[in-house]
Amino acid sequence: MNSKRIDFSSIKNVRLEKSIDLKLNSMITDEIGIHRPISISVVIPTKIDAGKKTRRKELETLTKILEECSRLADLGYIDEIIVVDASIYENGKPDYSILTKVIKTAYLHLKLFRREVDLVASSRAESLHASKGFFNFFVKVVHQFDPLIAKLLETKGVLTKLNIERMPSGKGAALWLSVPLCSGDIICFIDSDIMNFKKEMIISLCNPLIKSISNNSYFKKLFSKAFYKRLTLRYESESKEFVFGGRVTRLFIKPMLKILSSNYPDIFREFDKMNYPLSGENAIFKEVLENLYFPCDYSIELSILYQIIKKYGINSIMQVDLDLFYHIGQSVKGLHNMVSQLSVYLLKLLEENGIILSEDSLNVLVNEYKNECRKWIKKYKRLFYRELQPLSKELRAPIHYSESTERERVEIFSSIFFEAVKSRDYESKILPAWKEFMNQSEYTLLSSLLKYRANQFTYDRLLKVGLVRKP
Ligand SMILES: Nc1nc2c(ncn2[C@@H]2O[C@H](COP(=O)(O)OP(=O)(O)O)[C@@H](O)[C@H]2O)c(=O)[nH]1
Ligand SMILES: [Mg+2]
Repeated sequence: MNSKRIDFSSIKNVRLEKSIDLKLNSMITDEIGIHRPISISVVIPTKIDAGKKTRRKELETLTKILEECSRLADLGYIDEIIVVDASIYENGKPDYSILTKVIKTAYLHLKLFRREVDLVASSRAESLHASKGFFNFFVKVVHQFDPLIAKLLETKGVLTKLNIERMPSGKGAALWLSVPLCSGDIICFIDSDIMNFKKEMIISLCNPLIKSISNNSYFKKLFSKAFYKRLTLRYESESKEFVFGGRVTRLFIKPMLKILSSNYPDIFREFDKMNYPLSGENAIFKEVLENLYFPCDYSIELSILYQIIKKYGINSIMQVDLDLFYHIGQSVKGLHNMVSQLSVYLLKLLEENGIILSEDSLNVLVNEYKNECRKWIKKYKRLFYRELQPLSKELRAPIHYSESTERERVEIFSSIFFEAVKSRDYESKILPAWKEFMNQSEYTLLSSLLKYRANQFTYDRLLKVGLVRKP
């Protein structure tokens, strides 16, 4: 029997050239029997709504991420970048301007993409080809609420089968949609708001998976997941100010999972071994992902983790230390929504496993959670003053921390959790695993059609900014 241990790796140990070589020399035999080098798709979910206070900063951050990715693309480490955007205008209509900017940035920085675009621009026949979606661009942009994607899903019976009328909103839904769009054997997800993004982050996430293919003696890793310390750019403030980030992870999900795994080990065992259960930066084999279901909302990260642990065991996971993250914060309301969505997910898991919390057991659980938080708050306080506060000088910005605010936050989080259980309003939609609700040929067809649409939409953005002309 394998021991239930979990492995760790770190961005600090990444060696660029060696990693590139390893990736370029790693071969797989794909489902149609062709022996070929492994490929990696990078997926960046994003939502930068019009009118959002941090819009400029978020766009600037996404641009920097693309610039960083460009070196990896030119070196052959990544084979595709897909940006799935859900930005909307104040009237709720899809806003395509973010994706137009993405295309411009990619053209400026990604040599490979520039050559593709120039080729399309130089020939009427290529342009005609691309206008139909037949040119496979290295960078593809997709809007979650593109009416033609919805139409495609409707025509192919997906919406009817799922009993929904349109493409659902939410981060989980965006990731679900990205699966059939990807051509890579490995999919690497990267949030779009990491201000200090480095290309090594992608390498350190994908490497454990690549190694497990190329080296038989290495214990097979199917999923790698980031952890870090987060400094969060304050959403509400005009000036540059940070707070000790990861608030939902530190003050809700970690202590809650600790309590749940000691009370219900059969369901939550191993969860408390995860350093950052909510991180959105991870890498996974596409074929694994095709067999997982996806909640539409922010519970997606927990859900993937839960399914991987259940199906393959904790040994299949590599936790990757990405050190320190500077990212753009959510509004307090956003944090509360997230806690509510996560609470609903945890309760669903309990119910699925036959556990219905009575009012008494709920009270006990919430009290245990609050007690647990007291310990964590003390620990975080030490960590903050030891490791984060000193960074203020280098950042030339204040980093705020208040123990009493942390305590208040725990009170609010516990009442959100309490309310979620009491109301039993579990209306969050779960999207099924692609390979479970479609047969292979239906799925292959839908996947090709979605790829055409993504390429066509990308071409439309290129037209819009004048990088190509109508045939
Ligand atoms: N496409 C898409 N992306 C989303 C959606 N919600 C959030 N995102 C993106 O997912 C990433 C993580 O979301 P964020 O709100 O920053 O969560 P946090 O970092 O965990 O607090 C960011 O890059 C968001 O722009 C959504 O509904 N659709
Ligand atoms: Mg974020």
